[in-house]
Amino acid sequence: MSFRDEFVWGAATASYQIEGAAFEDGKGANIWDVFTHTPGKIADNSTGDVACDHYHRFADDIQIMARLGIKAYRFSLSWSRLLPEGTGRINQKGIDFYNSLIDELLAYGIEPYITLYHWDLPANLQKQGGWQNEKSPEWFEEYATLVARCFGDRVRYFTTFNEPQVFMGCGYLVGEHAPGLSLRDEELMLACLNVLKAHGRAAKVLHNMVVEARVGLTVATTMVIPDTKEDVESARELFFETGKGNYVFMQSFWMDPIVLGRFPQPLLDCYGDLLASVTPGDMALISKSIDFIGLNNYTSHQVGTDANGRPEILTRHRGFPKTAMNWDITPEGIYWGTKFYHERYHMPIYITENGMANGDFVSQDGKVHDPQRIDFLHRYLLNLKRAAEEGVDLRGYFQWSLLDNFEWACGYDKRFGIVYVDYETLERTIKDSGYWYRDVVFQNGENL
Ligand code: PNW
Repeated sequence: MSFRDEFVWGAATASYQIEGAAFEDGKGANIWDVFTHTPGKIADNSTGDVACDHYHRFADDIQIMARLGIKAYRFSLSWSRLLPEGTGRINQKGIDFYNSLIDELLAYGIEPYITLYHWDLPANLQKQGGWQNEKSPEWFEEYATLVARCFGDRVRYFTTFNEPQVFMGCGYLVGEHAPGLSLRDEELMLACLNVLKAHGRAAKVLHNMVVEARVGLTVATTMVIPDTKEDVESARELFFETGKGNYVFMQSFWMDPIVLGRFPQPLLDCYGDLLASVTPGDMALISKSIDFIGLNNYTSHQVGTDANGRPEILTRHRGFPKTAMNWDITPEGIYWGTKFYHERYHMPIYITENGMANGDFVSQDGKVHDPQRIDFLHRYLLNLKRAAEEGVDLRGYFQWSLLDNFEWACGYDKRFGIVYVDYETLERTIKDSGYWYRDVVFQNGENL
């Protein structure tokens, strides 16, 4: 066995990164509209006002997916397009847009995978404290209820949150992402707990309202590669480690309560009082709330063992292969990471993002040649195949990204797409890697 017959080959995007139409058809402002319009926040001073103009060009983009044989499309909903103030008033034009998108996908036999929250909180809710407000789980439940009611007749697959580590870590601690905060440790913990509570409530609503719903949550992973056979335990330990001041970017803080129904002991030891604000009732909703785990993976640590038997992150040699994000290219990480996830949580796993930024441009022949990306995807997929062959319950893989798009604080300089976007004309050009991926999809990875 390599990839199972029903393995889902997809591509992924997110609302703020591609849609544009930021102030059209009744959409309310969100925290990324506010952040990008604040001078100095985005490397190239760009905004998502137009982005890839997917809002108007979604039908063309779906045709491209159909040409590439893509079986599933992971996209996120813009909360403030549906509920301009975040709660209360509904914007019918927002519902109409996503209905058209979903219907068009289904017409081409492409399965929609909806992400409810890919970082674009309605600005009105941020004014009330965003995820720091203890009402935020209720806001998210209201939004999830609307999503289930409007789209649940045609969509079965949902993830509540994309990468809580990154939107809380970069948005509420480091401050490089919207809303640009740098909270104190206790405040950060409480806000993160609101996100977990919101997840629990939304998962319940989706399971109750959608027939055969499959609900997941996607985490950001920096995987771990044991340096030698003797370092496997060190790598595993580092991967799931957490403790005082070291939880927001970690794995077990988020996934242990959701799958195992309890917080990791080191956190109970130092944040017992704060964690007690998660009531047994909250925990009942958070615990066992998902049907699959989504993993986004780009890079990994190399892990050895120090003289005291503790894990240590090893420095890689000068000139180590890197992407245009300056992230190390580490294909074996996806093998070890999915394996460790499987062993700890025993859950179906989807890779919900994987890909690389590269300095792509249109060549004289009018094509976009990106052999680096083909090689990158090839190596990562071979390692994923190895994990599948060793029994990791892998259900699907979503390439990040379908289109070049707005890469958050980096703006448009970083191109992640298998489809090139000319931001002057908005014209799309399928890159060589797009055609290569089509062959992988058609052969279910047998050609890797
Ligand atoms: C993910 N890190 O973000 C997001 O889900 C996407 O929206 C984004 O475009 C993509 O990966 C590429 O960056 C990440 O610092 C942001 O390790 C930062 C990190 C990882 C993922």
